[in-house]
Amino acid sequence: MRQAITILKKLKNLEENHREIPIYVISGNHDVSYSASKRYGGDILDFLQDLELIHYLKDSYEIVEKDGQPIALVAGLRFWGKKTPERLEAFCSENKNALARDDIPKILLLHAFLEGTVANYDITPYALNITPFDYIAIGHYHMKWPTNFTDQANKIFSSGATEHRTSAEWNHPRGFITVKAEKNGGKWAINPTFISYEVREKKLITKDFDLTTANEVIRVTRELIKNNDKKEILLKLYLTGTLKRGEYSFINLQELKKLAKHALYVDIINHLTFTTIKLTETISDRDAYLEVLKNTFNIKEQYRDSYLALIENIIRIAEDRDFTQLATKLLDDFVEKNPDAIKMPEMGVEPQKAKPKPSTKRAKAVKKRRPSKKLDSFTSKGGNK
Ligand SMILES: [Mn+2]
Repeated sequence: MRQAITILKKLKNLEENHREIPIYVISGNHDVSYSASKRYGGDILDFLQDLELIHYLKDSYEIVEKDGQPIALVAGLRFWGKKTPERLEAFCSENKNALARDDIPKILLLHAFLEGTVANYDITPYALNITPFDYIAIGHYHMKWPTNFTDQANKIFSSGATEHRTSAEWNHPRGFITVKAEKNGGKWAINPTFISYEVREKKLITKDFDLTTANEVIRVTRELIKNNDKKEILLKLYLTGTLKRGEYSFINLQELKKLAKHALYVDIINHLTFTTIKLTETISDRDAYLEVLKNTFNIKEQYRDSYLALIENIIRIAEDRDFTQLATKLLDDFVEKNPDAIKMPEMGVEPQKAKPKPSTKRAKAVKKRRPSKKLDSFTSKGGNK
């Protein structure tokens, strides 16, 4: 806010001749919260207007004067998103008389996506071209539009964002548009010029390490940061490649970023992958698991043996559990085929009272039971026979 005031004051009181350059402003989607504006009785742009630094247009227009003479009409819409076409149409019909004059050029300020700039647009060039405006300054889109100003019939222009907002914009020029309006055969002819200016340096470095080690990544990244650590630069490093087996280790990106002493911002995107186990057809699940534990996770040498011993114990217990299940199932099958093979314990149940069951159902019931109960059931079955 203080930066804005400093800059706006310069434009208001140009030292040479104390002439005011009036600034007309509309709100974009990031500037104003309407509910907050209502609660507080105004917003940040109202505040700048109260300081007489800007003219804030909210679905309104003003006549710009120079030496007491009208020189232009400037209209501005608030940010309306998808409602832009209907609000613009309403604005034009509400101010029909003012917009009918042609002694001065009529300018519209708009914050909306134009068809042809982004896929999900708010308004079409057609909807703008049918309005009575001679020049339409459109914001929201971050790039200069159109890319060249050769189409004499076009009256819609975007100067783009004042700074690069994302790295996708780094190759696009930043600047502003000056426009000369001249009356030519009853119509206002528009002559815009894009004037680019230098912005903060940005650099995107893509480094493909191929097959590498963590130490190599750290060493090269440190070098890249040190060599590009220019004043105010925005630096983005994109790391790709594959860490060798056994080279998985934590690469502390935050620490690496701290190496930059002059850059405004450093971002490191780590897209390194690491090889896991060597793909061989004969390797067992157990050996593969041990391989990953040993080589992928970089457990310190002195802990490796005890950690692997622990893991091996877990595997052995897991395998034991599988053995128990398999052995129990085989025992079930065996006992069913050979009911006499097992010595049945004595039971206090009268054999005649036990209900006979169909053999398939009985077999299912048997499987669900624990071995001792299963033996009980065989006892009663034996009794029925
Ligand atoms: Mn916007």
